[in-house]
Amino acid sequence: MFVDRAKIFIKAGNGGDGCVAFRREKYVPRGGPSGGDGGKGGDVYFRSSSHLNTLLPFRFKQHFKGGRGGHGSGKNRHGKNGQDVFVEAPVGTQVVNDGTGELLFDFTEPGCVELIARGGKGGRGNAAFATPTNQAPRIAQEGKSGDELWVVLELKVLADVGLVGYPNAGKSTLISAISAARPKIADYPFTTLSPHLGVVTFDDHGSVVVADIPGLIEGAHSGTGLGDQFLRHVERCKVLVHLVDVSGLGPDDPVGAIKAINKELSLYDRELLGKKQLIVASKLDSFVSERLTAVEQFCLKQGLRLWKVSAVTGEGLQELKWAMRNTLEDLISEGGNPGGDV
Ligand SMILES: Nc1nc2c(ncn2[C@@H]2O[C@H](COP(=O)(O)OP(=O)(O)OP(=O)(O)O)[C@@H](O)[C@H]2O)c(=O)[nH]1
Ligand SMILES: [Mg+2]
Repeated sequence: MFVDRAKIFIKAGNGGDGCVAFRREKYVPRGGPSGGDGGKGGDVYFRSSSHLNTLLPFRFKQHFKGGRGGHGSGKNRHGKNGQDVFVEAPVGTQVVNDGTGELLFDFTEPGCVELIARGGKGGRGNAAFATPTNQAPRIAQEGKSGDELWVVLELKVLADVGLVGYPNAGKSTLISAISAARPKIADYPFTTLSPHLGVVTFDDHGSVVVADIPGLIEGAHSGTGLGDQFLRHVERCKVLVHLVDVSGLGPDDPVGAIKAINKELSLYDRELLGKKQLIVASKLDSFVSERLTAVEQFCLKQGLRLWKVSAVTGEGLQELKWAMRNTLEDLISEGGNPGGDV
């Protein structure tokens, strides 16, 4: 099961209390203060891992607590520091403070470690309060509380290219034809229920990461079909590949379908429409000529180039692969930052 949102409670450990104690030793009258400091509370860190691809584990465990610092004790013994806790999250996870909405961290690479909640400092024992005028202090500090907060985790897959289009447009078939990804393919709508990533490789060892996004339909923004929740995964794609089925099984009005998807994109977030789009007519092996012509006319009018492919015969796939790569490279060399914050 794919889960891309979770809310969890994080509590770093409290610091241990300082201790009030005095040295007692044979033949040493009035030994000085010897209360040790409390240990520091354990911190809570997040660590990104490329081995995870869902936030599902957070359905089962929602509370993460750093260890408590041990109390200080006599003979100047320092309390033990509380154990630090590392929470593993998939690459692409954003950690947001639920109370303030502040983005605490965005894990865009594997192996990043970030402190999210700091453990409380240990209190100082009375030995630390001794001064020339007060050589036998009877005070010690309490340990400080560790940070505690609710955080929302949002997983947004990190891909260069996002495939969008109506259900059955052939998105999953396309990704399985150009990469090693093997999502489920079937002739009913909403076969794909969660985003899948595929890596498209090139002979010169270049590569492009493509995300297969579940199908969208008109009204997705108000929850129709699978809704638009998966669009958060295209937020960070730099290029969108917009598939439209021009075969007999596709929509009667393919241009209307393109416009409907674009409308859903803009209703979700206007910025999505600003992303570079490659329009692709799919299922070219069984195209219906009025439908293909309508899409060609539309692209001509809009000044857009149209790619035509068949994932079944392989026609046009090389050109499309290179178009994805060249478009990405152009965006990078233009120095733009089309993927938002990545
Ligand atoms: N003839 C032909 N059929 C295709 C082609 N690509 C996909 N199909 C068929 O179209 C149907 C839908 O393909 P999918 O790849 O599952 O479509 P999808 O866009 O991923 O659909 P959802 O996951 O439901 O959004 C399947 O029956 C495929 O076999 C193609 O190039 N030619
Ligand atoms: Mg699919």
